[in-house]
Amino acid sequence: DGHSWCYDSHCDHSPDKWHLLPDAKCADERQSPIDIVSEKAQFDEKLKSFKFKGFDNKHAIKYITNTGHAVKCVLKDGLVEVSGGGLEHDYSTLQFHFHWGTANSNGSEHTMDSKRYPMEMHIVNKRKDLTLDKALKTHDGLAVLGFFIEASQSSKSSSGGSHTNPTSGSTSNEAGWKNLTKYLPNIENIVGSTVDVTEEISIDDLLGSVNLHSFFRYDGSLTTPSCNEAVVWTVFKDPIKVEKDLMEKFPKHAGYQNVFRPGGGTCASKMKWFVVAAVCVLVPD
Ligand code: B30
Ligand code: ZN
Repeated sequence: DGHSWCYDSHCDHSPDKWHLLPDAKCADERQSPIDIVSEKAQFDEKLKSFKFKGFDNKHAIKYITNTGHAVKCVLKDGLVEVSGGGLEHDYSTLQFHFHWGTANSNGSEHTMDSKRYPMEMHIVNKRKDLTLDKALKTHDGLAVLGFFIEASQSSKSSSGGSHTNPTSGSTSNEAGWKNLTKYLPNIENIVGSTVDVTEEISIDDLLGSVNLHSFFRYDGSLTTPSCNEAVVWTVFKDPIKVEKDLMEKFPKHAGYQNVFRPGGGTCASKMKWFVVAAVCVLVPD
C-alpha cells in the first residue's frame, strides 16, 4: 500500500501533517503514543494478569518484512492469542514490530515520565470476533502490547539457547534476538521485501524474563496513519533488555532514521495501572 507518509521531513506528510491524509484520525481525541505520567496513573483492580497462548511457540512467525516504516514479524493464523489483563474480549495476535531511533536516547513511541527509550516493541492483537477491517473501526478492536527496549550490560557470553543469568537469576533473551536480527540484512534495502523464518524464535524468546505483571492501560490509537482510535493500549513498565550490538542491527539508513511517532495525545489522567502483589498508592489528579 503506497504510503505517502513518513517520519522525517523529506516527504509530503511528516507527522505534523498526518492528519491531512485521506480519512486520517491523527488529530483526534485519543491519539497514541502518550507520555505515561506514573504518578497520575490510578490503580485498577479490574486489570488482572494476562493469559498468553502460544507465546512459547517457536514456529509461529510466518515471515519478517520491511514495511517501509518498520520491521514487522507476521505470525501464522490462530497460533498466538492474548486474553485477560482486563481486556473485555479474546484477541488473536497478528504481528509484532519495532520502532527505533538513531541515538540511544530516542526510538520509543511512548515515554515513561518523559524518558524515551531506544526502542519499543508492539505486539498487535485483533479481537477474535471481528475482521481486521471492522476491528480498525471499533474502539477496542485491537489490543497492542508495548514493551520498552533498553540496552543490557553485555555479558558477552556466546552460549546458544535461553540460559539463566547467574547474577540476576533472569532468563536471557539473547538467542531469540540473535536469531531475529540475523534476518535483517536480507530485507533492509527493499521496501516490501520479506524473508521466511526458519530459525526457532518464540515471542517468549524475545521478551526474556521481563515482568509481565506491571503495566499501564489506556484507550488510544494506531501510532501510524490512519491513526484509527481502535486500540486498547498496554504499556509494560519494565523494559526488555537487549544487547546493544543486536539493537544496532536495525537499519538506520535513509527512511529508517527515527521510525517513531514523536508525539500523540496527553490523556494521562485517564491512565490505569496494574501491578500484582505490590502496595499501590493512589495519587489524586
Ligand atoms: S501500532 O502498534 O500502533 N504502531 C497497525 C497496527 C498497529 C500499529 C500501527 C498500525 C495496523 O494494523 N495498520 C493497518 C494495517 N496496515 C498494514 C500495515 O501494518 O502495514 C495498513 C496501512 O498501514 O495502511 Cu502500513
Ligand atoms: Zn507500532
